[in-house]
Amino acid sequence: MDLSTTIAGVRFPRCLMNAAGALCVTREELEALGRSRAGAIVTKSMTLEARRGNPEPRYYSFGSGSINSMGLPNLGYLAYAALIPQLRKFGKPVVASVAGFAARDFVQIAKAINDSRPDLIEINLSCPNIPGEPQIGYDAEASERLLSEVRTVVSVPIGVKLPPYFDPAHQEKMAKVLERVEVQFLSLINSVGNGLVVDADRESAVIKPKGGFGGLGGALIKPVALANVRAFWRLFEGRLPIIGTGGIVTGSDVFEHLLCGASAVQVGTTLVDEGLGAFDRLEQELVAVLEKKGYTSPAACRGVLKEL
Ligand code: RRO
Repeated sequence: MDLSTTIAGVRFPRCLMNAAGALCVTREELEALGRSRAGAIVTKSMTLEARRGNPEPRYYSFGSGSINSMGLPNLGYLAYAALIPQLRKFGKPVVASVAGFAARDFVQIAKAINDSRPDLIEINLSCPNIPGEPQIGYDAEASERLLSEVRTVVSVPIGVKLPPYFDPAHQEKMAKVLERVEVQFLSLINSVGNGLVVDADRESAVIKPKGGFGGLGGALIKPVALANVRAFWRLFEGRLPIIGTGGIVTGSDVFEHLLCGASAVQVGTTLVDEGLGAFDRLEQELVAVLEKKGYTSPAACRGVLKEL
């Protein structure tokens, strides 16, 4: 079955890819994604300077999900600007994830990365793990200022990676911002920020940074992810492509994201825990689900969720 999809005019050979942050920091990891069944190569969110990130342990996976406080370990934007043209040889889209500590960082990085010609730029407004730095996506005015500035320096299609929202009023307010600044796709959602996982035996937190607080991912966040995909699908009446992220463990989870309105999905926790073979498995499982349901493509079931 043809699992290809199109987002902001860019064709993806398959609708599954890594989530920013998952196995995508180094050249070796990015090239391995290129050789894998991933439908795109998404980079780790990049900052002005290279960063080692937060102290370890900073990622912990448990039965129903994961918690992380990586703290933006990355090679710095100049390294990714040099790498991106070389990643194009894999024949799949390259998505550059851009982060920063101030609006001017985002603008500087987006401008330079735009010149390296990734297929898409994903602006990360939702890193939950930098001590003292709020998630920009929870401040609609700051998000609008930042995105309007970035817009002026970028020519490739841009999208935003948003944090989860838990109130329709927040989704409506952000949708109006996104409409005004004319972003071309959405990635929903980043990890559910500032959760706390406790090891009762050790009477301890499981990660070191920020007293154990970190972003939750994996199976346990799927309903939150689906709700955000669905809410923004409805707010934009299906006009803005959405990449669904959160809780993709099986092909059926991919199908649920598609039903809610996603055009593609990103895989984080499952990819980190299982390795690149997760793409082969998820692809086979998705095809099996679609065939069983009588759908001939991912697009055929996009957004068709029945509301009772
Ligand atoms: O590096 C991280 O700690 C991190 C980032 Br930038 C992000 O966007 N989401 C996340 O869960 N971790």
